[in-house]
Amino acid sequence: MIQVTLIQIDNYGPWTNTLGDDREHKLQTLQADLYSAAQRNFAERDGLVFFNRFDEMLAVTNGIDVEEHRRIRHAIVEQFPVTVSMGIGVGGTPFEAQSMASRLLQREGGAQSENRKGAIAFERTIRLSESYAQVMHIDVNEITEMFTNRVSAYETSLGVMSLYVDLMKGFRDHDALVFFIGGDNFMGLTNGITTKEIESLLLRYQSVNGNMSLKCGIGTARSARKAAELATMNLDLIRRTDRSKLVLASAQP
Ligand SMILES: Nc1nc2c(ncn2[C@@H]2O[C@H](COP(=O)(O)OP(=O)(O)OP(=O)(O)O)[C@@H](O)[C@H]2O)c(=O)[nH]1
Ligand SMILES: [Mg+2]
Repeated sequence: MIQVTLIQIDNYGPWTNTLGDDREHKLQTLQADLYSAAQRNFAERDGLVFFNRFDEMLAVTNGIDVEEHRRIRHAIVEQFPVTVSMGIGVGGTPFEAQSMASRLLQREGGAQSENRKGAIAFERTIRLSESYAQVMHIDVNEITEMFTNRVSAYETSLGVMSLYVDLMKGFRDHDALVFFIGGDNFMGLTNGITTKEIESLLLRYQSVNGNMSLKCGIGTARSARKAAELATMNLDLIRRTDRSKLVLASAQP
């Protein structure tokens, strides 16, 4: 089982309009600060937040109960001019868990509701002892030499974002989620998918899109933060020891 929390800014669209037209820089600052606060608060409890689209963030929150979610909401309220609501979903796959989190939050009135303020919607939460997270950390091989130092910044971004969409689509078919985490890096939640299946998905990507080759470390643990640590460790191991390798996973617990 995996637990995913959807964190959504309350009444954001209508509130942004109250700032006038010269608002974009303020919103960008707010979103960056809010992401930073959310990441700090969830990571302290062994969770991991993906910025997703900034007005909505998705976090893996295995073992983080409702009371802890309330504390995090409180910490955010104290610091920001906006409130956030959270939906906590639990599922056998990451896709199911985020789907339930979304459904629960939609039932609270939705993202533009004036009445929803700091809601925490849940049916259940799971203890760390019943939780499982499989995280993959994907990185593009030699992006610096092949792209960053060779073509323009915008063209590099186009390549990375195209890859992002392909990965999202490919892994969606397996009920897994992929997030862009900056640079040439992606992190995926892949509970229930074997290393072989991940390898064949990535191979398929490389064969249709020959200009970016990949490497991928996989980690499994009860908490998201630990699983991510192991995934990054395996990714770095490929980088240091066998750069021809596509996927490296630790032995499953
Ligand atoms: N989010 C995130 N970004 C990273 C990480 N490691 C490196 N980056 C960023 O990704 C970009 C590319 O770095 P690398 O992937 O090391 O460079 P590369 O040229 O692709 O080299 P190799 O991946 O070793 O083939 C840089 O801007 C780094 O700051 C990481 O663990 N997480
Ligand atoms: Mg790289």
